[in-house]
Amino acid sequence: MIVIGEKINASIPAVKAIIQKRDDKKLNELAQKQAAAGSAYIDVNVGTGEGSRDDEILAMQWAIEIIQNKIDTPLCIDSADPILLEAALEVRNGRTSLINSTKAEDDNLKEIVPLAVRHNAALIALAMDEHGIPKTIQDRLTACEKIAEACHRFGLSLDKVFLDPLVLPVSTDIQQGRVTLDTLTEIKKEFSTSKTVMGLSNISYGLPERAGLNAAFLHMAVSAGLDAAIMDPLDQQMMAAVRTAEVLVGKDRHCRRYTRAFRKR
Ligand code: THG
Repeated sequence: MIVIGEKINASIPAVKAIIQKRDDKKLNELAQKQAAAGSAYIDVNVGTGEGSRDDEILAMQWAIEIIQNKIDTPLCIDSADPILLEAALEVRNGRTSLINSTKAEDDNLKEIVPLAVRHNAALIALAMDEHGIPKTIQDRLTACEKIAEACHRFGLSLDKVFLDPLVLPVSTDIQQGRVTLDTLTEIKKEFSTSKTVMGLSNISYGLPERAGLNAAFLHMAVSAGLDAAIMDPLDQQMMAAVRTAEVLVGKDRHCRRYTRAFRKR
């Protein structure tokens, strides 16, 4: 399981303040802690919803430079803006990167898929289109088909693409857990060479005992073929769920990671 650390995200008020103050030390602490906890990638999202596009580009370039000066962990660059993504990848200068994200919309695909090819980056693609997140499994698969077609057209191999079936809160629509899991299952059938990713914690939005729900959902998703998760790597319960899920679906040879994680405790 590929863990993508979610904690550098401007939607978290304390992180927004770090970005606005350009607090190098606190940003590095967030990056280093997540790397040490076992993140394969660190997500970087500086979108505050305020300020101009140029402000956001400068904030992203600052964050990337500060982090990559201290650690070699690959970065997951989280923005919907192709111009910002390009500016970020220039700072990365060939270091391993994951673009987060594109979606099934023609203009977006024709910007971002070639960008991934040019910078030799992997790409997260959301199972949504210009109208938003489809409610049904079939419509999410149709979005994935359009994405796969664009990847083929622009020469991005599907094994560099992480399809995201998308997670909506069960508190607002009780069918959404099932829709995400079934979409994941169908993606693995139809696009067997692609990888899958999702942001887990949305599932529990608006409910008590979120960590328990998130961990249960992680187990179900790994069983359905989830390859990567955007999650909190500093949350012991979530990292324990990664270890237990992998061991139970045969993705942890000789139970090695499981044993190492729990023997220490
Ligand atoms: N798919 C893709 N990218 C994504 C998402 C997705 N990027 C953004 C988001 N969804 C995933 N990232 C976050 C980051 C932070 C939080 C939730 C999702 C968050 N963090 C709080 C904190 O750290 O303080 C609370 C954590 C908690 O309660 O568990 O809320 O779906 N491709």
